[in-house]
Amino acid sequence: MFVSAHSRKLKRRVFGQKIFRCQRNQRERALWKQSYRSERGCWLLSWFLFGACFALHLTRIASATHSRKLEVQNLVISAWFPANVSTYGGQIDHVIDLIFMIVAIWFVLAQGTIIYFAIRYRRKPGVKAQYVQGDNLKQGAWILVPALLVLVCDLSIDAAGGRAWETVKGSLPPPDMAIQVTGKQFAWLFTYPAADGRFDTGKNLTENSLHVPVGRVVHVVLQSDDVIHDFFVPELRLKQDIVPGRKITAWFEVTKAGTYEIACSQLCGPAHFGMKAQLVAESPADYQAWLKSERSAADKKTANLTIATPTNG
Ligand SMILES: [Cu+2]
Repeated sequence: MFVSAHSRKLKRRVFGQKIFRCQRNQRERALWKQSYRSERGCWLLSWFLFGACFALHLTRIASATHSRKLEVQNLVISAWFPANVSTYGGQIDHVIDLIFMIVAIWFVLAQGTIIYFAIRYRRKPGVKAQYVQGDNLKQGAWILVPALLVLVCDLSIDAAGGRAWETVKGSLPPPDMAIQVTGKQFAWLFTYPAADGRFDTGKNLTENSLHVPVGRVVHVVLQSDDVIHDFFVPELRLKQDIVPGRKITAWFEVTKAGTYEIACSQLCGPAHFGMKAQLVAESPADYQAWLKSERSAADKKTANLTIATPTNG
């Protein structure tokens, strides 16, 4: 059969194009496999982390069931926190629990939908995938409805968070007493007012632990001698940065007597970890007795120092 030179050339070109297309398909398939593997890895990792957290939470629920009657508060994330002993701590726990519940529900919903769609619409012979642009209302609803629901969830978190913020940081209630707190590298100093309630008389009592009466509104006037510190009492749900050159007032009212740890939660230098102190909450009578004994001990010390100091002439 006669084949012209032109036809042979054409055949070679078509054959070359086929080889090129085949190579391109192989490259695309390899890239697709690579991205599929990395996506699957991320997906499995997120499920593993979620599963681990959930399992940990289940152990908490199981131990609560074992030790006493299971209560609703054991089911939420604030069950992991130290017991709240401030009047406003419950509000903060509520905000954290609300965020936890919303995120957990959305996580399960989103992952459940992905799994369902992956199985329901998996590759089948003879069925071609569709490219859906979402350009009509019915398709767009798949984006608009979840976006609207997320917005409602966000606003409910904002409302709960705003109320808690107003209580803790917004308008402070009138104080029953005020104490000056000074952060320094690496210790806390607590200065109690003199008998007339002033801090500048030179007769103020300075201690390494913070004593307060239960059921009283306490203002703490926070200041720093050197760098930024952070006054943190987990049981009070109180956390406030202290900035050099500023006096920042925070407040709390303790509801239960006990000894609680005060920490600095701002990395402030090499011995930051040692910047601990104690908050001792006691009954008003015990607090007054402690204050009286500390004041008389301080007065005696000052008198002894005055006697021991040699006078001129
Ligand atoms: Cu510090």
